Amino acid sequence: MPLAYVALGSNLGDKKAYLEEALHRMNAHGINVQKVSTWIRTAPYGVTDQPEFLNGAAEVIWEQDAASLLKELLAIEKEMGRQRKRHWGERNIDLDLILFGNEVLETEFLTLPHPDMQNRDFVLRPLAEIAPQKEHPVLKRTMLELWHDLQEKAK
Ligand code: PH2
Ligand code: MG
Ligand code: MG
Repeated sequence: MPLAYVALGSNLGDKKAYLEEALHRMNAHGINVQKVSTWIRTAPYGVTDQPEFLNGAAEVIWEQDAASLLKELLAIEKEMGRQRKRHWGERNIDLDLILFGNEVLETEFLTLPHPDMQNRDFVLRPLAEIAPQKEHPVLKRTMLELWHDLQEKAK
């Protein structure tokens, strides 16, 4: 099976404990966590009037398809009592499927690769740490290159 990448985020309560609980639950759901990045504190992106985030990424192996992996991630968010207050707003846990091997797809529920990943430092920095040479299947740039590109744009 291909390697998949999941972005983790939390900006409510004990953020680190929520991220680590999510990793345990992923393993318990059969999502085999292979690698985990450092947790990084990041300023809120998009909706900026909310608390600072703790973010990171995990490399995982999942034996079924991408849609079923997304379903499992959403089930874990629900188990962990996630409340959806507002779009892009505060949450105790957010598990986003960023890449699933080299799959490129767009359905009502899931777009792969994640359509905004190249613009998000809090996604690219952890991916550049755990999968620097992984290539974006559409942009044909590695995670390390995409992260550097974004830093150049920010100047
Ligand atoms: N998630 C969002 C919106 N903004 N900002 C940061 N820093 N980290 C996130 O995980 C994040 C965000 C929507 O899911
Ligand atoms: Mg998100
Ligand atoms: Mg999400």
